[in-house]
Amino acid sequence: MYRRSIGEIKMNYSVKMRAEKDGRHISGAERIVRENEIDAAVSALIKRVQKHNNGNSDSITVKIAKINKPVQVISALEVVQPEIQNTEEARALIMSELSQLNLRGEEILKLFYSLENMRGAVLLDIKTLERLEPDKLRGVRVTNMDYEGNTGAEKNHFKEALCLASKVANCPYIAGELCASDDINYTTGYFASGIRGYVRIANIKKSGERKGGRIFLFSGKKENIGECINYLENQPVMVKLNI
Ligand code: WAQ
Ligand code: MG
Repeated sequence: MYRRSIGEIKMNYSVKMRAEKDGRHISGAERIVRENEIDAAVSALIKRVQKHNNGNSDSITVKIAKINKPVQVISALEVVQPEIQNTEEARALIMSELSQLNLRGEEILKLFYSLENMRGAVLLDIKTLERLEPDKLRGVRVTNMDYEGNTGAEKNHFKEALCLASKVANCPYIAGELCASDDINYTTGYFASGIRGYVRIANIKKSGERKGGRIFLFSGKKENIGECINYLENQPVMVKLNI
């Protein structure tokens, strides 16, 4: 199950923060820390949400929970960053990445560029192109991960994405992942896989677009779906960054 696991750590706590306004989620973040780091983690996460929302949230919820199993330690995917000047080149790069893995590029790209307003990712069967998420509006959400050296104080799109992508690629039932941010001004996305690493893709979308989303390309069998989702959602993972 854990192809790149390089160790495990014990006696950890999960610290999760989410902020809401008008009953809607507006931001969230999580850490995995030692007992003596809980205070600092909570305070950094709260500062982060205050800075991000300018005091605009109705509620901030912090949950601290003991993690009752070993945290898997994995290395981050290798990062590569080809020169990409515009969205056409980004599209061509994704097509070539997908076809190198014998994946159905046209159909996957069409779905990818139609995604918006999901909190989680599409889980797509690479053979049938069937969507496997139990809740198709929400998608599958990866949680219970952190990276070494995280302070939690600021949002770092790149490090958080590399952390998530490394956990996802570590699941043996995932052939690859495509991602574009839903942040209007964040136009860099990526294609990640255990084989190709983390391929950063500038200009994956145009600035000003709210659209964004993720697709996890599922290569397992039907009977592996539950185990795959359980791993993505529940297995605690600590990622050693290489950047
Ligand atoms: N699990 C699954 N899907 C998620 C999660 C999660 N934890 N978080 C977000 N998503 C989905 C959801 O559909 C969002 O709309 C979409 O991904 C984009 O999420 O190298 O900022 O948090 O610089 O906006 C890429 C960094 C940044 C590229 C990605 O994504 C780079 C980013 P966002
Ligand atoms: Mg976002």
